[in-house]
Amino acid sequence: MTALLTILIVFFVAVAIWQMVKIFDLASVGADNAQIATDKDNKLNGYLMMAFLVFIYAITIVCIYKWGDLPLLSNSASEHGSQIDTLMIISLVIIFIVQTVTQFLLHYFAFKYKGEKGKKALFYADNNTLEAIWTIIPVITLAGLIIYGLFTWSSIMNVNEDEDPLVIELYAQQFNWKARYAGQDNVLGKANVRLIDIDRANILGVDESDPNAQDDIITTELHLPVGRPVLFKMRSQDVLHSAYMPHFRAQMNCVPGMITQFGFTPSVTTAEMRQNPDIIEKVANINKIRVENKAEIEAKGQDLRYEFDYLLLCNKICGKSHYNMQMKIIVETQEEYDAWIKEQKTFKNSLIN
Ligand SMILES: [Cu+2]
Repeated sequence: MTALLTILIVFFVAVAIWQMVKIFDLASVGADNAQIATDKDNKLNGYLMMAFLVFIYAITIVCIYKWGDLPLLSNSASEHGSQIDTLMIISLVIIFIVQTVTQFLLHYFAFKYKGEKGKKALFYADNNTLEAIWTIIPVITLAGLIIYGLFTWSSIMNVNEDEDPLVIELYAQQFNWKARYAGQDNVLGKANVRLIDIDRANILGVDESDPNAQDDIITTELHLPVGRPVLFKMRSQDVLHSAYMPHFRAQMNCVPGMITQFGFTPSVTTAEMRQNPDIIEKVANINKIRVENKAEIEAKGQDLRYEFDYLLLCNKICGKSHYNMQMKIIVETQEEYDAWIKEQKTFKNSLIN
């Protein structure tokens, strides 16, 4: 595959150089006119334009037919998720219609007004009505989309503190995630990377003298009770990371030296999502591929069977193991969550003296 791509690139570079040499030839002073396009050339190019139009339409139809059913915009698992999906679908539909029409006009006019001997272009200075139409329509459409987007954004980003959200810190470092629960008091203790003390197992640099920090709980798995608003506070230890939780339609940069935040309410438990027909189909598909590559997977010491789980992924290319920077998210009932959190060690008890 790489060899084929290399050959293609070399081929196209050669074609580009050849074309450039031709342009210099044409532009040079005193050149003969043997290379000026004839009616035949123009006709050919006109038909090629139409052929290209047919090609892009055909490839669009093939893509919709083959991959149109991929559940890209279903299965959102947070309360605000459907708002993002609606915004996305409206944008996609508008772009699709505009693209289909403008591509037709672009290629058809190139075909219709191709060069012909004796044909002269019409001199047409301007038309105020036309210009008003093609300025006002895009302005209204774009302004509408942007204003709608801003309203959606602010309704998602304004976390209602009255709802008593569960406060959790997401801590990013090359190349893993840690979660820090705020504990009984629901207040995160102060933290700073300068306070990291590996000898005492204080890996997140939590301030040991802060009373709020004592009951904090650091975990390597993210458990969330369904239906309870969660407020995430993001920190990064080293470089820019991005906390990306695709099923919850959530993403926020983790920036060294500052705390960023994002809040949402998970609405579908992991167990429920595993029963979703789209997810069942997707999982079956993945498992089919895994069975086909059985030897390879077993050589890596992985389980052959894949089971669906929500994930927190890193969505900033942060280094060589970026692709594998992830943490499992488990959405469960309040009782299951309470039982799990009770099992976890508090920060104070996890320190080595
Ligand atoms: Cu990262």
